[in-house]
Amino acid sequence: MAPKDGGEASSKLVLYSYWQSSCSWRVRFALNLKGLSYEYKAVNLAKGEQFTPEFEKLNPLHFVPVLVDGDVVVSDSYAILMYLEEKYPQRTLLPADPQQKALNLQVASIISSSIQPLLMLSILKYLEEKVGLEERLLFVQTNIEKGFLALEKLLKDFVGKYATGEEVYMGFVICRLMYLWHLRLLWLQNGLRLTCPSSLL
Ligand SMILES: N[C@@H](CCC(=O)N[C@@H](CS)C(=O)NCC(=O)O)C(=O)O
Repeated sequence: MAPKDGGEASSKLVLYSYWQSSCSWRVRFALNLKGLSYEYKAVNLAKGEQFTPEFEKLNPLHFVPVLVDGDVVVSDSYAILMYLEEKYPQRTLLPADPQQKALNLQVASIISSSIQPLLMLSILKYLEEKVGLEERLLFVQTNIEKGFLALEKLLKDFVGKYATGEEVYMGFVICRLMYLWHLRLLWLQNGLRLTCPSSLL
């Protein structure tokens, strides 16, 4: 067990991740911010490695990221960030002020549950098969922009040097990574336009 005031992990941390996974980027960002070293295990989603029996034992939902910390296995980036925050409190991911903390959690939750799921490989593939590439892009883009614009309204009274204030906390990290991922997707897929809240830039 690491001491409450922080420090290096006592057991070796292992992160199952994929280089294109925005959810995994969140965890890598948090691990780096907290100065925790970890072993990176690549799960190639494009090759279906998330469906191997070994990986299924770690996460029956077949999603990355998964963090292994000794005997503890945690999947889902949101849960992993909360676990890291509790166990390795150095360089906190959440502000102490209750309103600021709630804001960061709200932003993280909106992105995790209302924006990012639209970009899951399985969803994108399904939509492409059912309605075609063009409709899929339109649907995804429209809904993601709706999410970003709602976030801009939410953040307008809090924005500082970063989207959620003057410090880098969980909400800002997740927002920024989501935006970068989305931008990349649109660039890869025909260079579609993207409107993005200025507070996320
Ligand atoms: N809520 C989960 C979502 C995890 C997730 O969607 N992971 C994606 C990569 S970002 C994935 O593994 N996709 C595989 C698939 O859709 O088959 C989290 O935040 O970790």
